[in-house]
This record gives sequence, C-alpha cells and structure tokens, in this order.
Amino acid sequence: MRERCAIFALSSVLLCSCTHIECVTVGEKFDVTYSMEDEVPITQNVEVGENGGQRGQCGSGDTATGWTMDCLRHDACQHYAVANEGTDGIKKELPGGLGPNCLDEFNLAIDDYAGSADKCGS
Ligand SMILES: [Ca+2]
Repeated sequence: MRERCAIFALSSVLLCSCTHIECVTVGEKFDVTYSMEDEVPITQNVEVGENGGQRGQCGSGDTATGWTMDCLRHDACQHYAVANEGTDGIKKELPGGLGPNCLDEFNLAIDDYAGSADKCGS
C-alpha cells in the first residue's frame, strides 16, 4: 500500500490532500468488489493482466499508465457489465467503463490514472 499525502498549513487549520494508490503486479490474484447500477456488491477473484493482458492497468493503449488495485476493480466491473449486458436488468455500459454501472468504480480510480505511472510501472 502506498500513500502520498501533502500537508498544507493554512493559518491554524491543517488541510490534507491525499491520494491512495495501491500497486499490483501482473500475475497476482485479488478479490475485488464492484457493483452494477443496482449497487449490489459483486466480489470476483481476478488476475492482474488477464483478459487481453491489460486488466489492472490504468488507461489503455498509448495513454496506459500504472497497474493498480482501483484500476483492477474498474476493469473487472467493466468486463462484467459488458459480458452481462441485458441480463438481470444490467444496462449497456458506456465506452471506457464510464457508467451507468462502473462510473463509481472509475471515480475511485481517478487518482490512479494520473499518479500511478511513476510508481506502479507502465
Ligand atoms: Ca458500480
């Protein structure tokens, strides 16, 4: 687990702006939990790098950055949503896993997209 925390002193108030980026490595397996639009938790054991080799890597193609837990969760969510679209009321997921099912998982991974390249490989 890696954390970066920038602390700014402002008058007598301490403001803390934190990012949380947890690196993962291709071949490792993790239980990740995500949800479709109904917010019912789905837990799945996924291997970093499976399914086309990029599961867990933030971004894609030329914009791909590091490998992190939050991006692994988002990728697993997107894959599940696409694979199960139309069943159990699961709506069509937008390209890039940007909703309606996986936007919340994307939001958890936003800091990873920006900050993971220098610490979690690429
Ligand atoms: Ca979700």
